[in-house]
Amino acid sequence: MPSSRSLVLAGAALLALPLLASCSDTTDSASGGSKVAINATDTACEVAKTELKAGEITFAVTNKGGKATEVYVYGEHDGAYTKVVSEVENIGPSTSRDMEVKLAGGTYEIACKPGQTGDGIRTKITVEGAKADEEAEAAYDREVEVEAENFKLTGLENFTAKAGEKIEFKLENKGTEEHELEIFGPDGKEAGEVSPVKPGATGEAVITLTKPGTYTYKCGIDNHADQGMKGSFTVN
Ligand SMILES: [Cu+2]
Repeated sequence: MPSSRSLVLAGAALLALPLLASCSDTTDSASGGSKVAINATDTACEVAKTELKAGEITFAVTNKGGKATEVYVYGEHDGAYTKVVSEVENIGPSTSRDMEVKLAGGTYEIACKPGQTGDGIRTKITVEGAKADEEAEAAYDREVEVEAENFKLTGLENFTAKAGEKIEFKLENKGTEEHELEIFGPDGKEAGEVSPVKPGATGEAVITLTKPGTYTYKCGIDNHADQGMKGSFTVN
């Protein structure tokens, strides 16, 4: 019977519209972002997807437990998942909250904390894509080696660069105390630094020399600069 059939079709079309609308809400294909549901209860922390692609990720947290909860994303630091990458707090029972985070490649732990205390109920997730550090390292134009002794910085005497160059400064500490390398632009503002390096160790930092002019560098620890650990170079 044609008349009842067209009614059924009309009904199906009406049903399909809101479904399509909610679909485009949950996946932001334009930016490549994705949405991942987390169901938190008083005893569980269910992450709908544990293998993700690097980029913008929205965790849609629903608290199905009886206690207020909070959800954290932890990154790895020295072999333990202690580095807070993102968090969302005070999610009451029967409520939902979104947590937006940009994740580089690597492994992370999601922690739900029913009652908002403790280390939480943890789930490991794997994010596929470029690692944050690898991205930065791959981006430099060239490398320059600097040696630190007590109390001398060598390697930059004849160094020059072109404005806009990304340089990896490698600091090898051949002294018996910690040393570092701070670099200041022509405006006197810090352009970047190799953080303190222990004796016998090497540290590095990728620094973009954006403006032409005279850059200065020094070891900022104690009075090391006054003892000779300083100098300058030119960027053209
Ligand atoms: Cu020093």
